[in-house]
Amino acid sequence: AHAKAEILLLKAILPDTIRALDERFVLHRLDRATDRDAFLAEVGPAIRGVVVGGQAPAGADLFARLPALEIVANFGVGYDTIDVADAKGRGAVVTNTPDVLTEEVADLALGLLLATVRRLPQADRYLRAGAWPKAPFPLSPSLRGRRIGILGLGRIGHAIATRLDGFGCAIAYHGRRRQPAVAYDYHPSAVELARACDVLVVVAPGGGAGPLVTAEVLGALGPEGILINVARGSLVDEDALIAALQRGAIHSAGLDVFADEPRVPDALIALDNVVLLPHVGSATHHTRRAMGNLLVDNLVSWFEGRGPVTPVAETPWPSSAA
Ligand code: 8YV
Repeated sequence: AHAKAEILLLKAILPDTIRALDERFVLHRLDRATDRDAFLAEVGPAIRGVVVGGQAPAGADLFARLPALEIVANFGVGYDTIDVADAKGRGAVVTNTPDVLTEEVADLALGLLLATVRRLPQADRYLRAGAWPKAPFPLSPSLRGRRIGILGLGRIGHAIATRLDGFGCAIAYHGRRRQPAVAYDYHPSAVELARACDVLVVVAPGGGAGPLVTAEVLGALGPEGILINVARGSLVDEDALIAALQRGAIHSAGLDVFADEPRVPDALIALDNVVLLPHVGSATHHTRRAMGNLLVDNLVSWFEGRGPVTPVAETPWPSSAA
């Protein structure tokens, strides 16, 4: 039998997945190392695979200490914390966990949208505070007649749009390119999409140069506007969002992601016109298990010489490099 490959876990993920990795590989846990530097000096040279979970940073400084690196496997679809260009330069393939979480995150996005527009957490707090016998809960805005702008019409964006079709909402989108086969209105910029819509759902990949949702975009969304973000906090200018929510430049926001997770600004927590979730888009037993299985499948397939199962677009397989 082959010797088990040595792999490095950067941050704890699902216990079942850690157990599965431990059975198949020699698992080194950087998340448990007291002295990271000494730990990497000791195990780094033998590491052939890295497991990235919970948006742990995986950059050139780490990869430089792993001369035998072959594969970087991400627990999640978004891999903006991984320096893919650097990994690629070292000949390593990067994998993620697409598809298995698409419907789950879309479900969460709809739940968050409904919670935000109908003020469900506020209504729950109102009842618990004993306010109902004194006066009915104030009327809320409605989803009826709204135009929804999807910022990033990828796999999850499509699944959200499909659900919103069922809610009778008009849909438009912006993304890097128009999708000819898609019937929804395309807008060439985030500002133009925001101008044409009164709900903006952010579901684009992270890792770009700057935030897509700027003060200008929020201004274009307008005072009835609702912002939903289930993608990455970095896609929204958080200070501009707080300012817009404070002065009523937009109506409300539903956020599952933040710029500096798990830290959430006090200014957001102090607001009543926001619904705040602790990054739970994919966080169900069902879906996290599926993500863990796909992550393990990628590593097993790779080390059995069959290539990665779900490589990211920047490191396709078979590699086209000569
Ligand atoms: C995280 C996510 O990966 O898939 C993504 O891009 O944001 C989540 O599913 C999750 O926090 C596990 O790290």
